Amino acid sequence: MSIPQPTDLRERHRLGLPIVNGWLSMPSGFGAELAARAGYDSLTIDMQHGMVDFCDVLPMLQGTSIVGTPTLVRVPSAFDHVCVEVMMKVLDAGAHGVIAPQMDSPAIARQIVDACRYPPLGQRSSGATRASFALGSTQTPYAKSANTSVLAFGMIESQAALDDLDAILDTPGLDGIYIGPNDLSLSLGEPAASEPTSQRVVDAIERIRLSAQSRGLIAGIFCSNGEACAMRLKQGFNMVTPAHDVAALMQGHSQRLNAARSVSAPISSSKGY
Ligand code: 3PY
Ligand code: MG
Repeated sequence: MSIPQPTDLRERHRLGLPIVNGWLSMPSGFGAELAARAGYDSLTIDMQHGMVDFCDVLPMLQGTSIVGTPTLVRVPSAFDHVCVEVMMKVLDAGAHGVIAPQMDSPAIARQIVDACRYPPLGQRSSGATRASFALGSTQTPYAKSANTSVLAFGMIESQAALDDLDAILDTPGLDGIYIGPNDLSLSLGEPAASEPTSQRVVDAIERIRLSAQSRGLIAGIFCSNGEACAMRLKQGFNMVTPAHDVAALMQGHSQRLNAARSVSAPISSSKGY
């Protein structure tokens, strides 16, 4: 008999339970619901590299809500500009948290946290249109619980972030980091790779994980498949992503096609010509 496990990500982290986080790059509410039904511990809707805009995010959050899977949104910000307005909007739509790419400085980390917390902890604006009933309850109205429930993640994926790692990770209110191994590899002068083999990148990844976890932060990393996720969990990561839905779909199509075409004999005509 399986033991019920908490769906709240902070609670899972507190209990030392792994978080397997699906990645949604396709703009589909139904697709998001199907991924949730597959049983991921959490999902992330990708507005940075996914084919997803805010108008797609809302039905996707509705799709995952049906199942009750905590859902984060990776916002499309880059470099020194953080999409504060997009973060606040997806949180109002019912996201459980955000992942901001390229958290390259303490100032960016502060902006991420500010967008996720109502005053006095941050600068989030009041008006949680959907989140108030999708994530609130009669016992605990959303605005009351949001400052402790919303998750603020930033991605560590550059040499600049490595240079300022301690100051970035010391940002009060930050819940976790996500490593982007592809961008990190590029930034360190190596070819982009989800499973880097260059020793410099391997060492950087381990340094980031240990530095984050020594502060109690959730340490997450994007991976290329389920086996790589298992390896990262064994290494000690708290949160892993077995690539995105596009890869899963392409793989499924290829398997079916290859199976269907595995018989090479010509089809004989029943009419004999
Ligand atoms: C990276 O590998 O750089 C990522 O951002 C993964 O999504
Ligand atoms: Mg990246």
